[in-house]
Amino acid sequence: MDRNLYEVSRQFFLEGEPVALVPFSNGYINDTWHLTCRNGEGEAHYVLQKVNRHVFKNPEELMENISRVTAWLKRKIRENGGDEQREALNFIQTRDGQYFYIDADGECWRVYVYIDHVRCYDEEKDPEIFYQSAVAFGRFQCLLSDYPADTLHETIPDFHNTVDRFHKFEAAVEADACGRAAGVQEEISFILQREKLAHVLCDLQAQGELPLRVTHNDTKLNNVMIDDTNGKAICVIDLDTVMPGLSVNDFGDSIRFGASTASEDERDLGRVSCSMELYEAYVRGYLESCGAILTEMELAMLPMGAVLMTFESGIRFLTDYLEGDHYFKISREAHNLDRARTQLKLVADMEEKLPQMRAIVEKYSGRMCAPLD
Ligand code: GN1
Ligand code: MG
Repeated sequence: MDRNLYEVSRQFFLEGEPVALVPFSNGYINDTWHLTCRNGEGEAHYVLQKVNRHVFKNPEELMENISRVTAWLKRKIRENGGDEQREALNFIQTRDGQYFYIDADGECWRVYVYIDHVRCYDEEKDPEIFYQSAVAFGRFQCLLSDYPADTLHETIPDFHNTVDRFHKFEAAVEADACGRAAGVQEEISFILQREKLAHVLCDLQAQGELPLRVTHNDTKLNNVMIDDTNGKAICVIDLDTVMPGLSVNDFGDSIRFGASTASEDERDLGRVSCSMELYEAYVRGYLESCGAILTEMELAMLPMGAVLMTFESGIRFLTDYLEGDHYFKISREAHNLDRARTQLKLVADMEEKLPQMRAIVEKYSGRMCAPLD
């Protein structure tokens, strides 16, 4: 076992001696390991994570958000007769009574209890699994609907401020730091032509038409744990970006990732589209679990949230490609460009399917959805 990782693990109150660490998860930001500890009677399992300090500048605030929100969720889960050990994340304290440890190099570490007999799905295109993820994110939204959103820290300022993302993209095109802009003119024009789109939700939020809620902000299918034994969603993970935000963005981020017929970095764009079958499965699960707390305007803007979050992701991936891939981890050349292309392909496809997407929300909510313009 790597000595540094061993030393880091020993800073936390673990049941037993750390004996094995295996890297897992395919997140683009943090590094994650499955940590096994041996004690007299058997083994205890944990998840060890190194938090990306370039992305999350303030670990104190980050972990304060997470511990407040998980404490709130656990109380509600308990009150509803659930199992807080499995349905919420259980973070382990350090010997100093903190939920994170900063090592000599300034790296930030944390540990939570590994949940047995669950799995996260990445590439699965099964409507039932996607439906389950919708139930989990809807439940998460519902349990936090009376949490005072403005008391949480903004762990990444302007995270889903699409207008700000758009301006940063324009600046990246202008600077063209790596000389890559000439090769992606088509993608750049696609984005620039849609400046108006970037404003839709930001404007509604500024006008007070959409409520600020506690949102997850990274609602990918692989951020839900599904029980292996009964196929039910158990717990929402990756709480780093839990902060004040818009429910429609959470809905939209799930759709852009999970309702796509291909993976986020698929090179064959012919395989990329937004599946209406998967979309419908998600709408059904989401509205079953949190439809009752959403306002008329939120319901009306759900399909737009899908277009916008996909557009924003396309902007972010292309910005990172133009700036030299310093934000998202990559594992091949032009990886961020491939990711950007799938997102833009999805935006074009969703723009055509908006009437269907609205009709599906109307079917499950019984209320009308707003048109694009
Ligand atoms: C990042 O690391 P991961 O995969 O959980 C990113 C999300 C993006 C996503 C794209 C903090 O999430 O916003 O949507 O990649 N997280 C952050 O797959 O930027
Ligand atoms: Mg994440």
